[in-house]
Amino acid sequence: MTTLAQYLNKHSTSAAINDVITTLADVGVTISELLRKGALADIMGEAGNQNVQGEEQKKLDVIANDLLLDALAKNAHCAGVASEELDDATPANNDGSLLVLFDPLDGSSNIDINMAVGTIFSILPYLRQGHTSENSDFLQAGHQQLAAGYLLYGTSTMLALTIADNVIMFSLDPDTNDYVVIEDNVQIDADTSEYAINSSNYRYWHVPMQNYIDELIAGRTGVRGRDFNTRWVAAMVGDVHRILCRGGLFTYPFDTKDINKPGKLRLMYEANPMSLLIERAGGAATDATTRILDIEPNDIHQRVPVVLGSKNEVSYIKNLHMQHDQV
Ligand code: AFP
Repeated sequence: MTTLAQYLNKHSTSAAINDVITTLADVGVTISELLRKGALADIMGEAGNQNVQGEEQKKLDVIANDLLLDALAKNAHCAGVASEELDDATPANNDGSLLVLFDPLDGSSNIDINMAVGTIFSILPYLRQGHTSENSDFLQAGHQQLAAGYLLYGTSTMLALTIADNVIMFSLDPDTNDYVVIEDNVQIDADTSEYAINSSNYRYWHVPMQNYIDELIAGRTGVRGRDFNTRWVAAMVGDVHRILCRGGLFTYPFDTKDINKPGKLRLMYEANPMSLLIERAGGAATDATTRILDIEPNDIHQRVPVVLGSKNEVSYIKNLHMQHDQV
């Protein structure tokens, strides 16, 4: 039974990264305990204000955000923090070597219905040690990430993490509050017959995505020659976890629903960390045609279409888009 601390000490060469991951995991224990109490902990419902995204904040969005912010501000290795819930990045310790980005509570619309939610995090290098960090310091492509992962508050609390070439899965033991390794080299099958998409947006998608979903629905009666199944957790962290466990395809594609939003998901603290995990587990992640991790960001709240999961299915979608664009 290897704990998170033992795993990091054995496999990670960076004391700074180890320390920040430990801080994030410790806050995860607190958030997990609050969620276990649910309505009894007065965490349900709206906080009564909107975040920078213009979204109604849930009470636990604010609680989780503040817990993470307070803990990271005390971590000497953290030079700054960028959160989905805050307009601008928050400077921390100028001599720190790391920047931390997070979605403190992904899937918060699930809280009040007792469904899975999570915390997604991304760790980037801080390149201006000694100076006060600013938004622009965070604008690094996803392939620059030093580590990434998520906490999934589901039927059990789990931590998925990548610090090197592999993806490790931990489960939280509520009796000891230790995260214990349950899989140290997660791999995703190249093919799948399971997909996740919010199909109510069908009329807003680009034609190639409409054609792709039409083919999956046609199943064995159509060009794909086999039936597909669908799932939708409405929390990216839950859909990505399922893919890491049994393969699959997840997409929140480009849509014309809101001309100011090319996609719903945020590049810096949703798409990038999840794409790093998926690629290191042998999958692929694009915006339909371009590798997510190669996208050069221009804003910490930038949104991006996302197609990720089993690599042959991601490639199939890319080919459909390329063929359509050549017509
Ligand atoms: P919330 O955190 O506002 O619930 O949004 C979650 C999310 O960003 C992502 O985790 C889900 O995959 C996606 O939105 C669900 O979006 P829809 O509610 O449009 O299905």
